[in-house]
Amino acid sequence: MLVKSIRPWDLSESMVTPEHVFINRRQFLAASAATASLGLIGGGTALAAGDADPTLDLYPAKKNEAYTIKRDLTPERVNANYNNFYEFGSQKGVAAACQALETRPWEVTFDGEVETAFKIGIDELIRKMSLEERLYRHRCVEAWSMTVPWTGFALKDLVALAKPLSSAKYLEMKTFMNPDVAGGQRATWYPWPYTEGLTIEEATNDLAFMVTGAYGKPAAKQFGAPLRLAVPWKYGFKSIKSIVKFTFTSKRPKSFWEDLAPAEYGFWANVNPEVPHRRWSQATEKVLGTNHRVPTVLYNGYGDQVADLYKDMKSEPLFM
Ligand SMILES: Nc1nc2c(c(=O)[nH]1)N[C@H]1C(S)=C(S)[C@@H](COP(=O)(O)O)O[C@H]1N2
Ligand SMILES: [Mo]
Repeated sequence: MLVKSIRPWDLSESMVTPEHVFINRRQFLAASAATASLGLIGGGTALAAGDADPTLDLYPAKKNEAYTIKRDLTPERVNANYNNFYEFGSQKGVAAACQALETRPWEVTFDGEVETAFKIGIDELIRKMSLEERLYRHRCVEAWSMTVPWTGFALKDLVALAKPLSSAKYLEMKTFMNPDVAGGQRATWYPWPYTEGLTIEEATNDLAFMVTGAYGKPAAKQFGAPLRLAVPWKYGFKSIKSIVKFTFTSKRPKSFWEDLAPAEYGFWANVNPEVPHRRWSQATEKVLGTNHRVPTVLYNGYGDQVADLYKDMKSEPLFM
């Protein structure tokens, strides 16, 4: 996002399509589905190339009709080849590099101001939750957007599982740290690991969603497997990928982009077409896939669900 020479809306021509990555993935998922359904793969075992995702049997999940959308879905091929995942590089074509991330075993830590801190394996965690599909808008601060069929569960259910104390006012989330696999993390000027935060009220709003899958199957690595956030009323950078830790805290967390460039990226980052970024307008967005430019809307169209969260915060910089 700090690249100054290229405007984000000029990048689409450079989208690369490493199609082979996805074709191979489909083939091996199909080939190994039988093994998975026999329960031969334990949640704590590393996946070898060719092993199926241990939660494959949960997909496709039932659609939650409360979260549909009037826009066309972004084709999977477009979405899967245009990503922000700075751990694997600052360009949009990081999909191939992301495949190096090993998403099993994957342990998630819950700590801070909770009744009892604990760790849990990702597959055990996912099986405690009830998966559903939701169609969400996704609006990057760089003025492009998509519409994505995410699969996952309500973040508020995860908060309930963690049993925060009343002193917890914020939920801080962190991405894995592994510079051997994620070459971008060798760039020492970034404040790794990627960190994000929400207020407890935001985290327990119905719209806040934990993503485990997309397009009817377990999430591709470039989407932030095995666990990523989707808070569609906020700019995309709030939706942290490949989470390993949830910390409940009384102190407002400082997020990755806020730490890097506080004059440009804030804690709240709610979508608002009338509040420009320091270096570009937020009035419109380029819809990936069609590349049509359409007006951006307040709270990315989710004002009915979330505007109340901010009604007593007029003095806060809510839209950056
Ligand atoms: N860990 C991590 N999470 C991240 C990012 C990142 O670089 N690292 N990029 C963010 C940004 S800027 C956006 S727009 C979305 C992109 O999600 P997508 O690639 O699924 O569209 O992920 C967000 N989550
Ligand atoms: Mo973004």
